[in-house]
This record gives sequence, structure tokens and C-alpha cells, in this order.
Amino acid sequence: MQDRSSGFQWPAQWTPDILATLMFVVQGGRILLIRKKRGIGAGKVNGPGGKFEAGETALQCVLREVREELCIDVTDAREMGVLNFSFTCGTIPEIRCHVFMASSFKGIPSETPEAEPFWCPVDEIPYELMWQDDRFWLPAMLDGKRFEAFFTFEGDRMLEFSLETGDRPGKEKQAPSASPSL
Ligand code: 6OG
Repeated sequence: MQDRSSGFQWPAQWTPDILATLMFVVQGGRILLIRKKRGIGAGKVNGPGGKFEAGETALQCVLREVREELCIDVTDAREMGVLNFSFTCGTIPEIRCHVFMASSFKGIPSETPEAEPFWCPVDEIPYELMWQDDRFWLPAMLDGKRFEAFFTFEGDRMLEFSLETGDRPGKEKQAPSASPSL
């Protein structure tokens, strides 16, 4: 296990206001990203995803969100990590976000009112158009590592972070979509 942080301690009593998900489909050296058209982070590049609906698991949420935003059904989702976000502004809720990867899906990624999809080479990810946290954990996830990370933001600006990454899941006997094990 590896730790990386800006030296800050996440408050032990923190609880999220909302639970959310993100999905990154990677196929043939390319990653499926979206230009997000509405919701938290509208205008940014991200993976598809969104907030849990009542009674949903993280997996059910991410499959529904990807279907709603891109009109595709992912068939091999696996949970890779958890991101925790705290915002100083008070206008954006505290978020815990479950992050998934996949490599197979049915359908054709299509633009919807929520998202404009595009494929991008994995070594040309436009981090400058994304939330600032992504450059810290996304490369580790693309390298097959499990992770949990904590970030504080003031508006769009990342203030502090801590990041733990675990072993490559191939070394663990993990079922697809099992909770990440660090
Ligand atoms: P909707 O408003 O779409 O749910 N999200 C973030 N994603 C990244 N990579 N970094 C952040 O840094 C994020 N804050 C929120 C999680 C919100 C969506 O936005 C993502 C959800 O997919 C602060 O329903």
C-alpha cells in the first residue's frame, strides 16, 4: 500500500451528504470521457456517473447513469476506488464517489442532454479540462491500482488531499464489482 498526501488529516467525523459514482470505460488504449452538460461540474471533462437514487447500490447507480448519459450498457463494471470530496463553499454537498472501470459495453456511446461522449488516448487525457483531483488518482487507477482518496475544494480549486493506493487487483481474488480492497 502506498500513501500520498499534501500532509493533511481528513476529519474522522466526516459524513457525506450524497453518494455518487463515476465510470471509466477503457478499450484498446482509449478511454471514454464526457463533456458534462449539466449537474455538479457542468462544463468539465469527466467520466459518466452521478448521484445514487433511493435504494440503489453503487453498481446499480453507475450502470443506470451510464445508460442515461451515453445510451450504453456496460457489461463488466468493476469498482476500483472511492473518492471523498469536501467543499468549503457550502453550496456543493459533501460527496462520496464510487469509481468504476470497465472494458466492454453494448450500444453506441451517444450524446444526450447530460453528456457529450468522446474517446481519448489514455496518454492524452485532458487533465486541464477536468476536476483537479483527477490527475492524482486516475493514473493509478489506469495502472490497475485500488485507491481511496480525500480532497478538499474551494469552488473549483483543490486545497488539500490524501491518497492511498493498493495492489493491482489481478493479484487479489476479487469478484467483478466487489468493494475495493486496499
Ligand atoms: P451529478 O450532479 O452529475 O453528480 N464529481 C466529481 N468528479 C471528479 N472527478 N472530481 C470531483 O472533484 C467531483 N465532484 C463531483 C461525481 C455529480 C457527479 O460529479 C462527480 C458524480 O459523477 C470535486 O448527478
